[in-house]
Order: sequence, then C-alpha cells, then structure tokens
Amino acid sequence: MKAKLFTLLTTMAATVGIQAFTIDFNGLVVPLLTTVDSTTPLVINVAGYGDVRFEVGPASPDVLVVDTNHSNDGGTTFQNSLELDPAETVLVTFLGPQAINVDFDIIGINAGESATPVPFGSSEYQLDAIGGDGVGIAAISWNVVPEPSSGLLVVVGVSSLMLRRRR
Ligand SMILES: [Ca+2]
Ligand SMILES: [Ca+2]
Repeated sequence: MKAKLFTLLTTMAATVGIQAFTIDFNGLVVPLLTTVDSTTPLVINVAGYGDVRFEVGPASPDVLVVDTNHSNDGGTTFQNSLELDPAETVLVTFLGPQAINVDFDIIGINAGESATPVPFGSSEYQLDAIGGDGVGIAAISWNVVPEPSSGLLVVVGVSSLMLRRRR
C-alpha cells in the first residue's frame, strides 16, 4: 500500500512537469539596434512566462545595443546579441515566476575577457563585461516549476495522513 502511494505521488509529480523558456537575441523577438540605457530598460515579454527586464548598472552611463559584433567561435559566425562594451554592466530581472536553472549564453568572450552572471536574491542577475572588446548575451534560458495545483495538494495531504496512520 505504501509503495503504491509513493508510486502514485511520483507519477503525479512527474506529470506536473517543469517548463522551459528562452530569450534568443538571434531570433526576431528583439530588433537590431535596440538600445538599453539609464532611462530606457528593455522589457521582453516571454509567452507563457511574463516579463524579463534588462537594465544598465545603477551608477553607470552604459548603453547596451542589440547588434552583430560578436561570434561564438572565434570570428566566423556572428550573431545578434545584447552587447556590453568593456566595463559595462547589465542587470537582468525575472519578473514572472521563480526562474531556476538560469543559463546565460554569452558570446565573444576572448582571451583575457570575462563575463560571469552573478545572482542577487532569487530573481536578479548582474553581468559585468571585463576587458577586451566586450561580450554579448546571445540567449538566456531557464526553467519554472509550476505551482502545485490545489488538487495535487489535497492528494499529497490525504496520502501523508494515510501513511502516518499506518505507522
Ligand atoms: Ca555600450
Ligand atoms: Ca570580446
């Protein structure tokens, strides 16, 4: 009986599923030469998720541009990306449900350059472009675990009650 209940719960949890989302600057979502500056954040609405906001650093005159100056493979395949010049900063905030497994696809990281997204709190990431000729964010992907439905919560509750009674 216990084993059957656990199997049922496991199956239901798997059915709930994890959702996957992507912002791809190489797609047509964001037009080329779109700019982000201190007065104009870039807010991208991702179907089924909600908004993701890109801002420049709070104390910085940075201007970020969606352009085609960086490649992923040393210079042959140039892609659209949100470009950061050296010393520029971008803050990326997930305004929809909790984003997990956040993965930045950063292109144009040459020798001596670095660009590592640093998480702040549960929904914000800061990326600083350091050195060389800058980098670009080609894409961001992430997952969302949907809120458990009230029906599933009832099943879990009743099941744990039954398990407790049997101990
Ligand atoms: Ca710039
Ligand atoms: Ca570079």
